[in-house]
Amino acid sequence: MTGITAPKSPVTTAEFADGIREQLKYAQGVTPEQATPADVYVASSLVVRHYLQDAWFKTQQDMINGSTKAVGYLSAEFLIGKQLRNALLNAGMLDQFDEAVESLGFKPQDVVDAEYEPALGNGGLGRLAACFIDSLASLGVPAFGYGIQYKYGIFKQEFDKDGKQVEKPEYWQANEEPWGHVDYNRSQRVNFGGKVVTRPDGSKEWQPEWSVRAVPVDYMVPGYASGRVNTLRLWSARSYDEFDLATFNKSDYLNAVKPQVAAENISKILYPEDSTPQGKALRLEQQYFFVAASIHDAIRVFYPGQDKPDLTTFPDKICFQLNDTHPVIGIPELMRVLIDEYGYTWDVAWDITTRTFNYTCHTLLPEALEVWPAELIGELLPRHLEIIKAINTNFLAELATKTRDKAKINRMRIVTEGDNPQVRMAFLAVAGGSHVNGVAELHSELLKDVTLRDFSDLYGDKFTNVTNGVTPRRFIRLANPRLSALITEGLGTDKWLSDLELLKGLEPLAKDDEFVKKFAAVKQANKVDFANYAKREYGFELDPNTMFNTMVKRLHEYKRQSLKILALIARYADIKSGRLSADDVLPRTVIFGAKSAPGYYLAKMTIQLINNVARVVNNDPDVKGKLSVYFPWNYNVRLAQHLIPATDLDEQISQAGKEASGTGNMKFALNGAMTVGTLDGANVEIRERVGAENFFLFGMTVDEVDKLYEEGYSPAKYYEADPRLKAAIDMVSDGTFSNGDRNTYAPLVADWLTKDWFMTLADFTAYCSIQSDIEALYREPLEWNRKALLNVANSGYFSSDRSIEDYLTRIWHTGPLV
Ligand code: C3B
Repeated sequence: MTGITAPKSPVTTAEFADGIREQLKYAQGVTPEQATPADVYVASSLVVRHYLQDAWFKTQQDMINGSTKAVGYLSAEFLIGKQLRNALLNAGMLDQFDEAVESLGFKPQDVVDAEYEPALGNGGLGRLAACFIDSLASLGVPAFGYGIQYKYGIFKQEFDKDGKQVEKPEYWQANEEPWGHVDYNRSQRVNFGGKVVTRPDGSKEWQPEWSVRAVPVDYMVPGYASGRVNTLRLWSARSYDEFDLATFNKSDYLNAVKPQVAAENISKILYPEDSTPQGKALRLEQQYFFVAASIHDAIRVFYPGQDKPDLTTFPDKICFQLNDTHPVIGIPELMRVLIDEYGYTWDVAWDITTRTFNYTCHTLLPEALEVWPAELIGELLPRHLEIIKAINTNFLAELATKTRDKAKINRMRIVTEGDNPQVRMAFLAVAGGSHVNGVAELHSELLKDVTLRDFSDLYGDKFTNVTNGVTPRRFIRLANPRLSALITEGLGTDKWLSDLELLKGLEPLAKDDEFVKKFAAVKQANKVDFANYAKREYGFELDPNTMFNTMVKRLHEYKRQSLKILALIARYADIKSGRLSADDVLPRTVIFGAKSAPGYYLAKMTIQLINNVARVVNNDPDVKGKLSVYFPWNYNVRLAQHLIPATDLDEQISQAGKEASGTGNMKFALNGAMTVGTLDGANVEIRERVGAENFFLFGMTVDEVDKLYEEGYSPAKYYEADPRLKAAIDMVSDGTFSNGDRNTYAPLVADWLTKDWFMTLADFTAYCSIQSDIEALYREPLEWNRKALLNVANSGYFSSDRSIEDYLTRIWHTGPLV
C-alpha cells in the first residue's frame, strides 16, 4: 500500500478560473455571463483534462518504454459513475475547482449536478471494473480498461401508476460529454461472417463477409495522488462507408444503408440481463467486437510500426484479465491472430495465449456461465469455431493423460456433443488461461468444490481467490466528506485514502464516547442530507429521526428482496393488529433500490409489490411515524453515493451459496452501517473482520441449504408453521396491496408456496427474530454507533487497492511503473 497523502494541486485557483473562462470562450462559445452550470461543467472538465494531459502521455510512454508488464482489463461493463469530482479529487484540484467556480458566480454543487452519469453497466460486475481501474491507476500500475461505449446504457427505470417497472432508453450522451475523447485515427477493423479457406501452403485464411470499424473513445483514469493517468478505452462501432451503390441505384435507399445500420447497432445497447444472459447473436457480436479491437490495439501500442513483431514477448508486455465469460472469445481470437496473421505454429500460439489470459468468475448460478451454440459462433466467426474445436480436441487429449475417468473427461468438454453442440465459455476460459479466480473466499471455495470441480481436481494450481474491494476515494471521500474528515481527525492523517488498513487506528477510538458521539453526529447529518435529497429528487418525506434501513442491489430471486418485503408486511400487520404496542415499535424507514431485467417476470412483480406495500403503508394513519417504505426509482451510482452514507442498517440477505461476493456490503460497512446478513459471499469475510458481535447474522448456511434441498424442500410447511409468515403471504394474495384484486400477485404467491427455489420462507423466522436484537441495540445509540464505528475501523481490507495488490501478486505478476 502506498499510504500517500493528498496530492498537491498542479493548478492555482486563479489558473483554474482562467482555464474555465478560456474553455467557455473557445469550446462552449459563451461568455461567463451567458454560461449555465452545464457550460461550466463542460469547461471545468476540459480544464481538468488539460492538466492531466502530460501525466497521461508520460504514463503511456513509461509503459511502452519500460519493462513493467501492463494489465488489460477486458470487461463488457464499466459502471464508472460521474467523472468530474472523482478526477478533481484524484488530481488534487478539489479546492481550486470550488473556489474558481465560486469566483465566477456559480455554486460548485450546481456545476457538479450538471454531469450525467454514464450508465455503462448493470450492477456489481460493472462497478467492480470501475473500482479496479481506479485502484490500478492509484497504485501506479500501467493498465487499460477495455470495453464498449454503449450508446444506450442500462435502461432508465420508472414506475407507472400501478407501481410496475417501466424501462426507458438511457441516452446518456444527450448533452455534451467532455470526458470521452473519440480517437478516429486509432480505429480497428473488426470482421464477421464469411468463410475459411485453406491457402496453398496449408495455412488458413478467414475471408470475412462484413466488417465494422471500432473507434476508441478514451477516458482518462487518474490515479489518486500517484501522478499516473491510465486509459479506459471504450470501443464504439461505426460503419465503413461502404454504401451499396447497386441497391441505391435501384432507388432503394433504406436497403442500401442497411449494412451501415447493422454495423452501428453493435455498440448501441447494453444488455440489461444481470446474470442470466440471453444467447443473442448481437451479444456475441458485441463481445467479439470489443475483444478483437482491444487485442489489435494492444499489439499496436506495444509494437508500434512493426510489421513482424516478436509476439512471443506479448505476455511480458500485457496480460488480459477476462471479467467473467463475456470476453472469453478473446482466447480463440488471439490464437487466430498469432497463427493466421503472424504465422506462428499452434504450439507457440497456445503458449503465448495461455500465458496472456486469466479469468475471473463472478457467479455461482449455472445459468450465468455463458454457453454459445456452436452453430451461431460458426456463422459469425467461422475461423474461431475451428480453433475452439481444435482447442477442445487438444484439451480432451490432455485430459486423457491426466485421468482415466471417461465420464469426467466428458463433463469437461469445451464443445459439447450431440446434434446441437454448445461451446462452454467458462470451460474455454479455464483451459485457455493461467489462473482462475473467484471473488470472495467462500465463492472461490464453492467454485472449486461445485461449479468447476472437475477442473479444480485436475488443474488445482490454476485456482485462486481474490476477494473484491471498493475504491475508498469515491465511496468514502467523495460520498461521505463528513466521515472522511472525522477519520482524518481520528487518525491524524489522510493517508488512509491510499492505505485503507490504516482505518484500524480508529479501533481504540470506539472506546472514546466523545469520538463515538461525533461519529453518530456524522451519520445523523448524512441522514438529514439524504432526506433533503430524497425530497428534492423524488418528492419523498423521510424522517431522519427514524432508523434508515436500506436494501439496494439488482432485483433477483436469490438476493431475496422477497424476504425483506414479507418481513416488512408482517411488521405492518403486527402494528395494525396491536400485537406490537406503539411503544414497542422502533420507527423505521425502509428504502429499496433495484432494477429488474425487463423480461424477468417474478422480479418485476416483486418491484410492483414493494411499490404497493409502500403506497399502503405510507398512507395508513395506524402506522404513521412507525414504519414507512420508499423505493426511489432508477438506482444508480449517484444515488448510491447519497444513500450509503445515510444508512443505519443494510441488508445482505441472499440465500447462502448464491451471492458470489457482493460489494455493496463493503461500501455500507465502510460508511458505518450495521449489516444484517447471511453467511454468503463476502459477508463471511466482513463478519470475520469486524467481529461476530458487530454483525447481525441469521439464516441457513450453505451446508444447511444443501441438506434441505436434498431432503426435499417444501415451502408450504413453513407457511403453515409460522402464523406471521402465513398472515403476510395471505395479505399479498387477498388484495391488500392490489386494491382488492386477488390475481395481481397470484404467480408470486404460487411460487413462494410451491417452489421458493431460494428458500425465502425457510429463513423467514430467523430473519424476524434477529430484528429484536437489532432494535434493542438501536435503542442504545452510543452502543450502536460504537459497533458501527468498529465496522469502519475493521473494513480497510475491502479496499479495491488491496484486491489489486492481490491480483498483482497472485495472478498478474507485475507492479507499479518505476
Ligand atoms: C456480480 C455478483 O452477483 C456479485 O456477487 C459480485 O460482487 C459482483 O459481480 C462483482 O464480482 N455479478 C454481476 O454483477 N453480473 C454478473 N453477470 C455476474 C456477477
